[in-house]
Amino acid sequence: SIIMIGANGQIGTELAAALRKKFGTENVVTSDIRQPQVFAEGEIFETINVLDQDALVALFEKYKPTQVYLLAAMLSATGEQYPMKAWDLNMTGLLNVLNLCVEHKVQKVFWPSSIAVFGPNSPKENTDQYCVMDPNTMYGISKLAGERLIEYYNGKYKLDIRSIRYPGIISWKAQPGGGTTDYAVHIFYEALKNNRYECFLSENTGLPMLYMDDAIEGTLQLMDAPKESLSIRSSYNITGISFTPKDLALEIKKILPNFVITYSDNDPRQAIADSWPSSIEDSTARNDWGWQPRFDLAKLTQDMIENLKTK
Ligand code: VAH
Repeated sequence: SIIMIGANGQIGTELAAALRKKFGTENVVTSDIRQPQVFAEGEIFETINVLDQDALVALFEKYKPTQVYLLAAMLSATGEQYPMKAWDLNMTGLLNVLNLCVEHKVQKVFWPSSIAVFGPNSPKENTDQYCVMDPNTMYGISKLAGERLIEYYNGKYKLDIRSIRYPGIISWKAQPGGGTTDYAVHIFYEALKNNRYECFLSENTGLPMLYMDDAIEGTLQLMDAPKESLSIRSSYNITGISFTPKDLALEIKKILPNFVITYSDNDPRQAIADSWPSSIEDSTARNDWGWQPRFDLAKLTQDMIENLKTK
């Protein structure tokens, strides 16, 4: 069976659905710290705190997983409000799962990293797979430490754990929680509800972003790639499109002409966004496992508005 830990978040919600479609609902066990509002007929869910080692041991013994997806984490903005909780959840949670995966000889493991591993002295444009990485958020520090750990577990214990440095992810099915890139999701909800949005990042804050459909397809592609083709055992750079709040607002106005964006100017998330690259270089992922995004800014804007209208 496949176990996903942290299945109720923005990525987990859709990755769980994709795994159920690919492997069969009866073969996917989802878990999170709280029950989801709804889950459909036949779906298996376990309420698990990734910091509760006894519960994790019982989960692995009950389901004998062949694959494990660890999505439980605290994101950048919330992590700056509760840095010790972020460190504990992101690092102890990862170590708990890594050790159980080794013990249970789990065949394949997935763990998400982030562009948050880059910092103020990393290259700002077309940031490489390898470069100076001086993250200055607890979330970014935990993701960089996590990358070092997964490469270590791959080398020392031959654990086949694979990872992607996700940019900001845009989706409509499940809301993001506590991120810095979340403005690019909130803006669509506000535009449709009030025809206006007060953006917590400045108009020229360029960030690398990715539409969820591309993120999910890329994740499954990485997990299906032959082990021998993977030259990176820390975490792969990938990106969809880079844009600023101004670019996104202009794109939304093409569909909602009365939409108005305003900018607040003292949000703590500005400093986090300013420490991250504005664009990412992802040729290694393209060469190693065929990474190829499909959604550009126009297409994702149309898709978000169409789907949120009905939602
Ligand atoms: C965040 N959405 O904003 C996450 C992600 C690259 C951004 O790590 O913290």
